[in-house]
Parts: sequence; C-alpha cells; structure tokens
Amino acid sequence: MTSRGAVNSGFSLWPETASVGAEQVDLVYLALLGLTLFFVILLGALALGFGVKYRVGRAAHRREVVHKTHLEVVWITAAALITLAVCLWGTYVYVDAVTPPPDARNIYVVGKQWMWKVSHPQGPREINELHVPAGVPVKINLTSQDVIHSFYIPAFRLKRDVLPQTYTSLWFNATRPGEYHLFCAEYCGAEHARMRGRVIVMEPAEFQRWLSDSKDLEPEPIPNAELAEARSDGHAEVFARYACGDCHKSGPTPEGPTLVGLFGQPVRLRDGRTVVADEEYIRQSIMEPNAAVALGQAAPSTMPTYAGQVDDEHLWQLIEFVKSLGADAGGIGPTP
Ligand code: HEC
Ligand SMILES: [Cu+2]
Repeated sequence: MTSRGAVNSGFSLWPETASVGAEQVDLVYLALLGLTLFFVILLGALALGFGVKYRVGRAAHRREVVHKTHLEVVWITAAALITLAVCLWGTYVYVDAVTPPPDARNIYVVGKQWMWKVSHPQGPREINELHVPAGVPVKINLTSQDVIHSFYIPAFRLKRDVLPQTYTSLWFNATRPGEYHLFCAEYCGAEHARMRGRVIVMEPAEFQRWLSDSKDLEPEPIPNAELAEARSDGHAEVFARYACGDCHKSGPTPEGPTLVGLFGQPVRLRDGRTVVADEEYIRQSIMEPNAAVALGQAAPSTMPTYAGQVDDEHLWQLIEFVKSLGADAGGIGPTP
C-alpha cells in the first residue's frame, strides 16, 4: 500500500468543504452550534446571577413567587418554534442529500476487504481512486463483496453504509477541482484503517479527456472476452450472454415485460406497494425476482434468480443496459 490516500494531510479543526451539499450541512451545523452556545451562555449567566443574588445570608426579596403566565407562554412557544424550524431545515437538507437529480452521472463502487473498486459505465475502472467532474451531479451506487463497509467523503459531508447483496447510493455535486479523502468508516477487519482512497475532482473538460484516455488504459487485466466486448458495446453483450432477451422481448408472446421505458418509472407491485425502478429495484429483480413482482405478472415469478451467477461487474452492466432502454436515461446511456 502506498500512502497516496494521504491528501490534504495536516491537522485542521474544520474539514474542507467541497460540495454543494456540504455547505448546507455546515450551515445547519453552525446554526445548531450558535443556538446551543447562545442558550448555554444565557442560561449559565442567569443561573450564576441568581445564585449570587439569592445566596445564603443575602438580604434579597424572597417572599413572593412571581408567576407570569403570558411570559411562560411566550418562551415555551418560542422554544417550540425554534426547535421545529431547525428540524424542518435539517429534514430539507437531508431529503436533498438523499435524492439524486434524475440527470446525475452514475458510477458504481464495490467495497471489498480492503479496497474500493470503482467502475465508470463509460469504461474506465479504478481502485481506491474516484475521478469525477466538478459542477456535475454524480450518483454513486454502492455495494459490498463481503462485509459491511461505509463510504465516507468528509469534504462532501457524506457517509453511507455499503452492504452486501443490496445497492445503497449517495450523490454529490463537487464544487472545486482538487483531491479529497475517501475513507471506510465501518470497522471491516484487520486492514480497515488502510481502506481509503482519493476522490479526484476535475474540470468537466479535463474529466472528459481523462475518460477517453483511460478507456484503453486498463488498471486491471480484463478477465474475459465478453467483458471486453461489453465495455465497448453498450453492455448489450452481457444481456445476451445471460439470455435475458429470450424472455424480455417485444413480440406476440413475450414471457416477460419488455423493460423498455422501465427505468426511473414508478412500478406497482402485486403486494400493493409502488416503488421507483431505480438501480436497487433492477438489482433485486435480477437477484431476487420474487422479492418484488410487478402487478399483472404471475407469482411466483417465472424469471430465474441470477444470484450466485452474476457477479458485481456484470450486474451493474445489466443495470446500465436496462437503463439504456429507458425513456429517461438522461444521456447516461452506455455509449456516451
Ligand atoms: C425465463 C424468462 C426470463 C428470463 C430468462 C429473464 N427474465 Fe426478467 N422477468 C421475467 C418475468 C416473467 C418478469 C416479471 C415478473 C417479475 O417481476 O419477476 C421479469 C422481470 C424482470 C424485471 C423487472 C421488470 C418490471 O417491470 O418490474 C427486470 C429488471 C428483469 N426481469 C431483468 C432481467 C435480466 C437483466 C435478465 C437476464 C439476466 C432477465 N430478466 C432474465 C422473465 C425472465
Ligand atoms: Cu471497509
């Protein structure tokens, strides 16, 4: 292991702020800190002042208990309103932080003892490095190959658990080019402390250059020919390889839905729920077909499970393919 992960090292009380969301999180944090300090000082001063004023032996006026109802109503209402405002503000920032814009660029990340494996749908793969463009919303789809990890970028104020057999995600819009820390924030075994990397934020034009330059530059040897093809040809090869198209086709007697226009749309399920067909839904449809069967389809599903057959790399390629069939693929289709 090299120490390349050590970027922006040196002690600082306040971590760097490098994403739009980070600034919002900091504002909430500072407001809470300010409010807390204000009341600590106010109440501390009052307690101290009254302590001095009414100390034993002091000839203060003690007889009458002052009770002013309207005063109590005012301060209870004020406290309730302040608390509610902070809560609503925090909720707003949180909802924003967990809702990626539909046009976000997709990147797939697999956590593994003890590294981060990054795949860009356009081709490049990297390890412990994540290149992203500045000023563009980026959605990271996370899954783990083994134990629970946690994907943590302090400069973006983002942290999300990375779980095996499920996709979690987060998104950000990086504000400035530069290099930022990437950590694993969930103890995951002997070398957990070394499970870190760098997020490299680049100007969009520079990022495009990096993308096309690293297409031919493979950080890892390609294990098989199909994968190589999938990479050059819109992931359709992987769809063909697993014969998904035998059932998912248009025609007189399709055995499964066509999948066209599915991605990003709400899907009504047999059990009454309505879910959005996002990466996690597609993943689940492939790996656990019976977990969520669409309304109008037979249950149990006739679709076989691909758990144990499709690895993480093929899985995201299948997802990208289904996505590219979607009406709102938003230009993040497999072939840019
Ligand atoms: C034997 C036929 C068959 C094969 C092969 C098959 N599927 Fe399916 N698939 C179905 C059926 C039937 C459904 C609808 C029932 C359900 O939701 O499980 C379905 C549902 C889906 C859905 C959810 C669609 C929706 O509208 O909710 C996705 C996504 C999907 N399949 C992807 C794939 C992929 C990717 C492959 C190849 C790895 C594949 N399928 C292989 C029959 C098949
Ligand atoms: Cu880890």
